[in-house]
Amino acid sequence: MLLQGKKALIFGVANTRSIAYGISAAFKREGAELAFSYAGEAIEKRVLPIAEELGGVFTFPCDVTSDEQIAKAVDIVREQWGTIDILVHSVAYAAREDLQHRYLDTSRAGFHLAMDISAYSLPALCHAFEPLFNPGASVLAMTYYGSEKVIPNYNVMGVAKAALEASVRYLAVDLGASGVRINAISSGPIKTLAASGISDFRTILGRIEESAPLHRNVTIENVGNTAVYLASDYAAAVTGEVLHVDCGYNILGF
Ligand code: NAD
Ligand code: 0WE
Repeated sequence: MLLQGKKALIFGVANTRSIAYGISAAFKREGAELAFSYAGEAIEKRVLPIAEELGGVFTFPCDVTSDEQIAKAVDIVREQWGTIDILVHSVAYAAREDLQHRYLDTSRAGFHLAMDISAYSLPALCHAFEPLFNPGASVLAMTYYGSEKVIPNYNVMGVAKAALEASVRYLAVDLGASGVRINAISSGPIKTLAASGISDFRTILGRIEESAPLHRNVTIENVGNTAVYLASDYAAAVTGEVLHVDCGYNILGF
């Protein structure tokens, strides 16, 4: 078991289709202890049974737009565990309307919201949990190819993911001083709650089946197993990296 006895804090499980659920299930299989945050009461109801299923040690509220809630989360985790070995950031949000019109039409408020939840929350969580990281700890964030190339309608989320990926590199330098690693997984598209109601989603999935080197889409199990590697000591010399888990789609130049 690759993560035996490691304590993993998971941000971003909404339901059993969530990428964070795939990561959590793989972590549990590898012997990790899990704790889950939830963003509001609606999500709490969904997270509790999942935490139970995966043997979660505890759950705690944490809306990442609130410094106060982040600080309270740190207190809870310090009290329950003292230190942590893994932090998974699997959180993103933009106003639906900003994923429907032209990027050119993004409002200041829409830009701020997407950047706050989807990008700033990563340095915010790293800063808050820094005192709790064990040496050799590993932070993981989730990103998407829309940061590198234009994906229709991904819009302000693409800009937020570009900021998130750059953050991973800057944070790698800061956290590296205490032996802590941070990496991002760039997952291919997966039909999760955050992908529901996206009009062209089936077209995007179909295009990948057609042209990705592996001619299929990725699963949350694929992402979970990559997360196990990055969180494990096998990746002890890997930090600041964006690792594509996309059936090879990103390498295509045609
Ligand atoms: P999901 O809806 O299951 O997860 C998104 C999570 O973000 C939810 O648990 C939600 O509660 C949480 N969240 C939203 N606002 C929050 C806030 N203010 N505070 C705390 N939590 C908040 O969808 P998912 O697809 O599993 O998304 C997880 C991550 O994976 C996101 O970063 C997303 O951008 C990324 N990603 C998704 C895909 C995809 O195609 N599904 C591909 C690549 C990357
Ligand atoms: O990062 C994501 C999901 C991001 C997301 C999705 C929503 C939809 C519902 C953030 N905020 C919201 N807000 C809502 O109200 N992905 C990588 C999945 C995704 O989202 C897209 C995609 C893909 C792929 C949006 C447009 C085009 C492609």
